[in-house]
This record gives sequence, structure tokens and C-alpha cells, in this order.
Amino acid sequence: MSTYTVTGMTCSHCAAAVTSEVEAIEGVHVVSVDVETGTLTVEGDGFTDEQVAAAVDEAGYALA
Ligand SMILES: [Cu+2]
Repeated sequence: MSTYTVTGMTCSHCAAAVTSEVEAIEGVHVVSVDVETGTLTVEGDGFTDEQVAAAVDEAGYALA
């Protein structure tokens, strides 16, 4: 399990956008996002931090 901090999320739509992009990464099984704290938790196998950063960027946000 890997934990990241995402900046710029303000509501559940932001969380949904991040979740959907990160879930699309090969090997990712479970994604959870806490908008209040900006915490992104990713469970799976074989994915890289770079892939998570790219997916978060694709959703329109950034890792802290
Ligand atoms: Cu939002």
C-alpha cells in the first residue's frame, strides 16, 4: 500500500476524478481518497510512483 498527498482537491468530484484516473493504472486494485486531508491511498502490485503522479496530473491535480 502506498500513500501520497494530493494538492488542490476541494470536493467529492475532485476525489472521484483522481480515483478514476488512478484506478486505470495497470496493477492498481484499490484507491481511496480523503479530500479533507488530500490523502491518496493506493493498493495493488507493480505500479510506480511515477504512474500515480502522472494519473493525478491527468486528473488536473498534483502530488505534494
Ligand atoms: Cu472538486
